[in-house]
Amino acid sequence: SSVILQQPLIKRSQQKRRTSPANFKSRVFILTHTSLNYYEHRNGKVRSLRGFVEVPRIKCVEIVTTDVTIACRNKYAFQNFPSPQVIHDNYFLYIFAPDKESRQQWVLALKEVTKNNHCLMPKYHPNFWVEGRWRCCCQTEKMAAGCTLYDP
Ligand code: 4IP
Ligand code: ZN
Repeated sequence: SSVILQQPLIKRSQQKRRTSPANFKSRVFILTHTSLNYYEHRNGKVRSLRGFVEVPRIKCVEIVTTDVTIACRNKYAFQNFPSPQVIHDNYFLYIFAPDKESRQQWVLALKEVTKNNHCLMPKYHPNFWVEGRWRCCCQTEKMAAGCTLYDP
């Protein structure tokens, strides 16, 4: 499948396990019509696949609108911008673009490839899950229904 977009971006760990660290990693993201893959960059050249999301499983792609200061801002100068938000399965993959233009490109490209997905969510949370509640609607259940209409 041909490459639609490719760029190094920063991602937050998806915290698949209760004991997972909440850390941030720079990864080369590659979007094709079938999947969103992320790779580790080594020596500017060698890449190893660290993770992927199959396009048909993506439920929502939106920017995060937030006033929350991201913990890694000192390490990565650009990533305190709001990020595209990719919700798939029950994990939240938060990706941080270096600037608004890049974020817009990714969100539009991801919306385009996912627009016919059967699993799209009617509503989503536009802000982060912080300290046990959704910053947008204050709901305290992580899987609580979204509070904002999703426009695919
Ligand atoms: C890892 O932390 C990395 O952040 C992983 O990201 C992440 O996997 C892991 O989260 C997290 O535990 P350490 O490198 O300190 O072990 P990457 O795969 O980009 O290296 P995700 O799932 O976010 O890809 P868990 O929740 O999968 O364990
Ligand atoms: Zn909400």
